[in-house]
Amino acid sequence: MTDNTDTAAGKFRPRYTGLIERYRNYLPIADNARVISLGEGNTPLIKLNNIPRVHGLDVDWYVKYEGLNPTASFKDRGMTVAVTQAVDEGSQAIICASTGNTSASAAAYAARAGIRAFVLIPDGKIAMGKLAQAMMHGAIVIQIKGNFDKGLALVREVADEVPVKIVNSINPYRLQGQKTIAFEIVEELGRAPDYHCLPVGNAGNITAHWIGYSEYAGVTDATAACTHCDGQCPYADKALISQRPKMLGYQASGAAPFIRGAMVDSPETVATAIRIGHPQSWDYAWSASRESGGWFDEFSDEEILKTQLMLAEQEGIFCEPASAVSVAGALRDLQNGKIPAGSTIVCTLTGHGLKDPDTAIRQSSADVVTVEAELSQVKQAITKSL
Ligand code: AN7
Repeated sequence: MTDNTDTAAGKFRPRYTGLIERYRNYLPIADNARVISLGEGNTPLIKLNNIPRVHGLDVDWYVKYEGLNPTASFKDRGMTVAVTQAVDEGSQAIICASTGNTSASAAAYAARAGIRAFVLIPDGKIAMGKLAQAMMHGAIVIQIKGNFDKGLALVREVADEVPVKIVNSINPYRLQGQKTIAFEIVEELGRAPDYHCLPVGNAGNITAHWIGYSEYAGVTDATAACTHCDGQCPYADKALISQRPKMLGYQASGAAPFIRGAMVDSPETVATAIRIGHPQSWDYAWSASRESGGWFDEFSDEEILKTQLMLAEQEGIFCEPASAVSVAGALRDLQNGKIPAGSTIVCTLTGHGLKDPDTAIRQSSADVVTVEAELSQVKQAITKSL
């Protein structure tokens, strides 16, 4: 764990240089590989104070604020490992299909590495911040007249024909990087939470979380999705925790294949990050859910936006709509007793609210008033709200 000792007392701590260097022994990266990092990981685990109090809930409830990664989503954890490996293998170009965040992250890490990024995005269906990132980092942006699932199918096909490395989460190095979120949580809590709640789209992240918790528990049943385990957890004799969390995966109702029990052909939701109907890590996610004793549930767009606003207004935490699903899920399951009182819960807030300013401004309840640039009018605007 990072030593947070007071520098005024003359103590210093080493510069944080990203999760590959921190978790090298747990990652399948060659010792001499050039590490492509932007200092990802090491995100704050923030305890919710006001939401539990307002709802009268007895709970130890945290959010892991992944919006504070370098490109403002959890994707950076996977991208540092996938791009480091791709470069080490000699790749000159990477490619992904994306609902937005993967494209932003791929673009940034490719820029950092000095290689080319190609990103396929659904025409008109990604948040503006994410598009701006992909463009600014110099990716070749290919908008397709089709959704994410179609984009990923095309990426798989084209990668067979041209020399580009896929960096979607079907690339196992992505999940290896993303598993480190579980490591950080365990190190800070001194244990695993009882419940871990997160949004599910392509289902890579729930799989990665489960691998991380399983490795820190030294358990082998999650290793099917691992690339370097051969069905035997290499950390079995180094177990740090004896209990893993129940994994709770939440989806938007219009894009909820795990609730329907079948793929969804035309997914639709305001939470465009998780507008995915054919999740690639379908089997792994079901395994994580079953092995952990967890469950899946769904939320309407209205509930998702309401929760996003609640987090912003009541806790000062701005996440994107998709991320808010995790908190909506925890709240509902606490209220209906599926999560018992006294539990320790972590929700992954997967992306920053600034990614999607249009949706935020559209639903914000803030009172924006325009007045003359005069003391009396400014004073009046203030006193009427005091
Ligand atoms: C904020 O960027 O799939 O279940 O192409 O951006 O691992 O897919 C984004 C997914 C949750 C779902 N929250 O994670 C993409 C992409 C946010 C996201 C998810 C995404 P997975």
